[in-house]
Amino acid sequence: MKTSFAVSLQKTRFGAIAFGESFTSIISKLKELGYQGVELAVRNPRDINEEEIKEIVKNHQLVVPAIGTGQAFIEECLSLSSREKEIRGKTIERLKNHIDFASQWGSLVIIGLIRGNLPPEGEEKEEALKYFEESLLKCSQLAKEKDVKLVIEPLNRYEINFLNTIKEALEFLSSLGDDNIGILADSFHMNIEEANFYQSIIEAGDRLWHFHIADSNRWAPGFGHIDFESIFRALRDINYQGFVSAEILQKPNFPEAAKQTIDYLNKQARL
Ligand code: LER
Ligand code: MN
Repeated sequence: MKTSFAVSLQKTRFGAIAFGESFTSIISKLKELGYQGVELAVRNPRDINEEEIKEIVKNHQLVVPAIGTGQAFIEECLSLSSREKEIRGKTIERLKNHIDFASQWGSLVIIGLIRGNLPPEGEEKEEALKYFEESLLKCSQLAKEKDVKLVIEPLNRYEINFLNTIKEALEFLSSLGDDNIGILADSFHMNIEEANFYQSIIEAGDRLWHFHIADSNRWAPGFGHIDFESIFRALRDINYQGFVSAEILQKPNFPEAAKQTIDYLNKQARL
């Protein structure tokens, strides 16, 4: 199993992620604990020192499996389904920056919160969904030009009001007909939305390209009540080759949460 830990490159209101004054010390800790990858979340790659980040990651020989983009929605309300053309345009521009950033490592680019919320019903909802499809196809085209792939992350209904389950995301992707886009499953969201962990992962099959791990309370796996046995059995049964990336609250603090997670994942890998 390939392991990774989600780290933010900018201060953010999203709490289930590592962030600190020293990116180097976070990265050194992850390396020391035996992680193979670091997932990087960034509101706008243009606002950070990309060269410095690249150098630090390279010096620690870590893979960057995915780039998180949701902070652009949380902090700036950028959304691919916005009814305002200008906002959709800005969101695509922003994701272009994420795609460029991802291309140096061949990372996946995550389409989670950045898809925005749809109006609750009626014509307006249909229209916003069309906007989302159009914007996403544009992003996918930009991604293809850079050899980058996108992943849709089903999120629970309290965060985003569409594509909440893996099945909905799979159906959406099959109607879109773009094989440059896969699925990112997150155990925290699955715990709220999926009827059956095992079955949902089996249905995702080879379209599952990335996995976020957190327990039911967003703590490290093993510290809540999710049935991880069925999740890992399903990942083995689909011969999942991607990363299992921790996206957890830093409780009681980053080093301990990172250690608890890798210990848990190593134990699972031995089963
Ligand atoms: C992002 O990966 C995620 O899982 C969301 O809960 C962000 O709010
Ligand atoms: Mn997630």
